[in-house]
Amino acid sequence: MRVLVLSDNVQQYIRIKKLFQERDRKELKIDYKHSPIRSSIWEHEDFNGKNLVINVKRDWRELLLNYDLIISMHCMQLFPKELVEGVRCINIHPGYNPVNRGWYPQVFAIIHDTIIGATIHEMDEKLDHGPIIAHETVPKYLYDTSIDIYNRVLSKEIELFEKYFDSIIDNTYITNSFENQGKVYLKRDFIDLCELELDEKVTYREVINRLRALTHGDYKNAYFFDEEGRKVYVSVNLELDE
Ligand code: 0FX
Repeated sequence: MRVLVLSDNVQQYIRIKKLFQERDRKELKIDYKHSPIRSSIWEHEDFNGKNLVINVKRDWRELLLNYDLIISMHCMQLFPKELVEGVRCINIHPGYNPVNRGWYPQVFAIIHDTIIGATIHEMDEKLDHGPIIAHETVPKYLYDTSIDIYNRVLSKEIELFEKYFDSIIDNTYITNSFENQGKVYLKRDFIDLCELELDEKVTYREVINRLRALTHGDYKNAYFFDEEGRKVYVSVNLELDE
């Protein structure tokens, strides 16, 4: 059985590769590839200088011929209809579907106070859409910033993949489909959140939620402009009293 894992996220690539190695199913021939979009994965020693790039819109015919299963582990490309209908494609998504489809789900879960978690689903041509194989929520606290929830979600993805590993490989899982299409947030929605309007009237709760949703390690997300038009970045530090 020929499996392709497409990933643009180093952290999750390393974890899924380790899991395949541990399970050691001898009948599997696994390839790991990534997108033409520049991401941190280009610098990883497994990919650096090697031509392991796949452009799904261009290469889908070749993929249909060469693989029995394609796993998107944070692959940044939208798979075309011909590909998802021609071979079983599975997406591991850092959001709880159908509630958190699209980009940076934990950010919007903080802003709109929704549940958050991870999902494994069969792919159709819509973004983060298709029959759900497994999904579980993770806790979300008022003192979390984006990265705290994100790390929980990424661990949940691996936990779910581990739990459903054999049924995914053997195609023996049972899927669930939902009438509710949920919400889809795009990169543009995230960019729009980043500019803070200093004179906007909001509650402290809204301010804290906006800032913690936009605080993610070293990323410079939230900003405002000072009197001289200079851009000032803002992040927040939240500490629970032990
Ligand atoms: O790989 P990933 O964690 O996930 C993203 C989408 O959220 C996901 O829905 C899609 N399936 C996947 C292919 O791409 O994204 P990332 O590694 O670019 O970012 C991880 C987190 O970092 C993100 O959730 C929020 C934070 N971040 C990222 C960027 C680029 C920021 O706070 N600011 C940024 O500028």
